[in-house]
Amino acid sequence: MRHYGRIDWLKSRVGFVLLLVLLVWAKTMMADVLDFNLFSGSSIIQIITTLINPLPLALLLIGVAFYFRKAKLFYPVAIIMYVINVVLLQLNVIYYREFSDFMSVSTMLGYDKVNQGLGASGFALTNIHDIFFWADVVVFVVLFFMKKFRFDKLATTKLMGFSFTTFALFLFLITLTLGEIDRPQLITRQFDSKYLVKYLGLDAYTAFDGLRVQRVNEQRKSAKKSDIDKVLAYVKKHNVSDNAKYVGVAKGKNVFVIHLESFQQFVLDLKVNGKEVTPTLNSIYHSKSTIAFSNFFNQVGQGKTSDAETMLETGLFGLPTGSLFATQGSDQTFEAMPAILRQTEGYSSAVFHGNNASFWNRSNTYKNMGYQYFFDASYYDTSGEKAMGYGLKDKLLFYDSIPYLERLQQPFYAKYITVTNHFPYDLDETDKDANFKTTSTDSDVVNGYFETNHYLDQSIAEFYKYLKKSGLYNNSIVVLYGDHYGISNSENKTLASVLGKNADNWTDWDNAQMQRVPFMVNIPGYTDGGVKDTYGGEIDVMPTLLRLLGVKNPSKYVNVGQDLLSSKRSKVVAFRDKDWVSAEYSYVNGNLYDKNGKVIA
Ligand code: GP9
Ligand code: MN
Repeated sequence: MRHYGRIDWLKSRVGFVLLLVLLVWAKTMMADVLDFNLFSGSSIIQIITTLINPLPLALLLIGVAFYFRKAKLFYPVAIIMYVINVVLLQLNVIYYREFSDFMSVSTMLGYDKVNQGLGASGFALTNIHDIFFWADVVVFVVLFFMKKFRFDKLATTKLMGFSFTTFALFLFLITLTLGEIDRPQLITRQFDSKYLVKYLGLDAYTAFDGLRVQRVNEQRKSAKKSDIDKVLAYVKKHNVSDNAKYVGVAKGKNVFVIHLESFQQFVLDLKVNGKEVTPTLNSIYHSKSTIAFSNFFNQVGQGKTSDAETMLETGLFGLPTGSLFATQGSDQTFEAMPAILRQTEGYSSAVFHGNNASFWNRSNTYKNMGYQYFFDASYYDTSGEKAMGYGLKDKLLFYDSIPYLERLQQPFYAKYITVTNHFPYDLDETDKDANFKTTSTDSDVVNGYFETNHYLDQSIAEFYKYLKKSGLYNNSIVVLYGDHYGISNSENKTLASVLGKNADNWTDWDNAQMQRVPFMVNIPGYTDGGVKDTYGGEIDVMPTLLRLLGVKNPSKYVNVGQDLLSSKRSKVVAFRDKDWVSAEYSYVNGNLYDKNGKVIA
């Protein structure tokens, strides 16, 4: 008779598998705390999922051993599965120490160059606590060779394997559901490897990434060299002639691109309780040294911020679903602004952003766009009240980045991605301006939005003050743009009253009009600016900037936008869902509207 006494229990097959699963869990926790720092800044749900997510995949993989009845197969399979888990963990720990991100399958398989460098520096990146990843494996091996390893000859029933698999899938489903509740579209948007690991665990992240790599490879395999001909013909046909008046007006200047998170055009010039929400942005917008646009639309899809960045940096749209950064950013080389400006005009380049480098797969994508430096959250003090939601608060980002900025070689192309004006627009009391009283609508989102708008505006004011004081202002241009809506269509009716409109007459057409975001190029010293009513969108920024910066032969770059300053450009702005807007007509959600928003077909 077998009995499951305290010692014998561990010597049974079930006990052995559970021991291995427990070891995987303990080692993962060690890495989560000491290396990946996964618990800091986590929500309660993230803490719960991080605590349980090593279990489902470990149970699933190591539990496979139960499908092998012979002890000679059962034990090696269990141990191999266990070692695979530990190797995956160790590789990621080493990779993370260098890159602040989890390892992509393409890196593991050697598709990209990263792993070559890593091989050499791998040893240098080991740490004393790594011993604990391997100590038990050594004990197993020693016991085995000393013939002290006790095999349980008694095979478990078939049901055991099945129970482990089912339980593992059940646990996985729990983490998946919690993840989707906490972060909707976690899987489809795949916006952050760190989030995927927090919710689903390292194994699941690797599996999803493996599927992604396979899809990319299949697409690559089926691509023919001649496919590009059609693209080149399209690009050539849509290229519009330059407007000589503007070519080279910003030549040789440093470029600041300031990404105004979730900032919409309707806020410009808006007064709330008698006060301008964004006085600084308003004055830049109306300055004679600014070329600004009043009918400029965001054209993002699911990739949100990363789609806006894709368009601005490459003049190409994002993907129909998901984010180009997340799905293609690791394995493609982009013909992007930082690379082009370095090759043609000798610019250096950097991104300043207060969130983790892994968000939107930025650390990989930026490298492949030719960015030289990426100053992410790890470069700043983000402790305590200094950060919220998506990272370091904007005022601190602008301030704390100065030492890095001042070491950049000029001319530079420097991008600042702000985050404080991000949904849900909660501002700490200490960051609120006592002189600004926001709206009192039923929606906390709408009320909060104007407060974070105002904070964002103040951060720009402070940065401008610095630029002027340091002298950088005189040899720089500042490009400011809003990436996408901040107030979603479902909240727009609440907004109607603030805008002096009637909520009852609000239509899809009004929602489309709300997709306007600011786009302005402030060129200190230039006096021929003004607000243009040209219709255009984010896709048009790259060809516009290339010409303003006087890059030679700008039409040779493959992009699908058109210079906003050319009189020959198309007057239609396309969204990602076949809807479009223009000065005369708009097509939204199956209806054709005239310029006043009346349905005409
Ligand atoms: C965070 C950020 C936000 O790093 O840029 O992205 P979003 O949620 O707006 O796409
Ligand atoms: Mn955004």
